[in-house]
Amino acid sequence: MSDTRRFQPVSGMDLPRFAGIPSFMRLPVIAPEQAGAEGVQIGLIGVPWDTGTTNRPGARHGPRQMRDLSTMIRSTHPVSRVKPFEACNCADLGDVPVNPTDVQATLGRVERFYDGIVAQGIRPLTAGGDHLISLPVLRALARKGPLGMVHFDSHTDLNDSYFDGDKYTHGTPFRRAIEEGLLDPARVIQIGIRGPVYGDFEDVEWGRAQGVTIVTIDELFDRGIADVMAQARAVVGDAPTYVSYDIDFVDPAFAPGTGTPEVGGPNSYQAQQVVRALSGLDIVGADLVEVSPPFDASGGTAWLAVSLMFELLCVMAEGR
Ligand SMILES: [Mn+2]
Repeated sequence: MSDTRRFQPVSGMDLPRFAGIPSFMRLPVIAPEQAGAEGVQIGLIGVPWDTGTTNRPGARHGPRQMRDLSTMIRSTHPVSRVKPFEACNCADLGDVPVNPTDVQATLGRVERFYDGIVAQGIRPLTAGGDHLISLPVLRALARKGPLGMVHFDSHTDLNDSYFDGDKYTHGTPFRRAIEEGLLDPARVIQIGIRGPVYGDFEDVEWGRAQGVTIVTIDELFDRGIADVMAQARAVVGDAPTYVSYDIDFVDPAFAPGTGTPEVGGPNSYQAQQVVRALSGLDIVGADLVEVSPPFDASGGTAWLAVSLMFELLCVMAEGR
C-alpha cells in the first residue's frame, strides 16, 4: 500500500545536505490528515509555541531552527546500527497551527491535531515549543488509559501554579497530566532534577506522594546512567510509555539555547546514552522541548536537540 522508497530522506549524495527546503531530517512533508492513508507510521511534528513560558521565551522558534539543523542527520545509528527510515515510514507532518496569544485555545488546537494523528495509528515525535505542549499531546495519546513516562529534565514541571494561580504554564504540565489521569504516577520517572528552587520542594514532595520516581542529578551521577536507566525500564515496564525530553536536562555548557538553564548537568554523550537505554520499550510518542534559538547563538543547542530526536526516533522505530 505504501512505497517505502518514498519515505527515505533526500540523500546527501543526490543533493548536498545544506541545499534544499529543510524538512525534519530531509523526510517527505505529508499533510497530517492524509498521513495514515499514505502509510506513515511515525510523524515528526513541530509545535512552535512558547506562551506557557514563565521566564525567557523563544521556544516558538524551535521547530524551524531544528528543521534546519536536522538536515545534517544521517540515516544509520552509529552504535545500535538501527536504520529508522528503513524500519518505519517516517515523515514531516508540519507544524500545529497554534495561537501565540491564547493558552487555552492552543491547548485545544494541539490536542485536536494529535487526536487526528493518533486516530490514524501514527506515533508522534514532537519538536517544541515550551514544555506545556506535552500536556495536550498526552491528552490525545492517553484516550485508552494512563501512560507511563520517562522524563528527562532539570525541573519536575510538577508545580501547582505560577503568578496569580495560573495552572497552565511550562512548569505545571505533569501536575495537570497526573490530575487528569493521563499519566500513571507509579509508572513515571523523572531524571536529572536539579537547581535552586523558590523556597521549598513542594513539587518534588507532591510528586513523590503520588508515587512518581524522582531521580536527582546527584543520584544519577552517584549511581551511574546504566543503573538509573535499568530502574527507569522497570518503572515503566512493557506498557505504553511516553518520553519527554527537555533540552535543559543537558548542561548549559552543551545546550545554552534554552529559557531556564541549570548548571551541573549531563554532557552531550551522557544525554545520548540515556535515550539508548530505552531500547525495546513500547514508546507511543516522544517530544524534545524548550530549545530557544534566540539564546542559541551558535546553533549548537538545536543541533544537539535534533541529534537527540534521532536517538529517540531510533528507539521508537526499532522493532516496529
Ligand atoms: Mn521541562
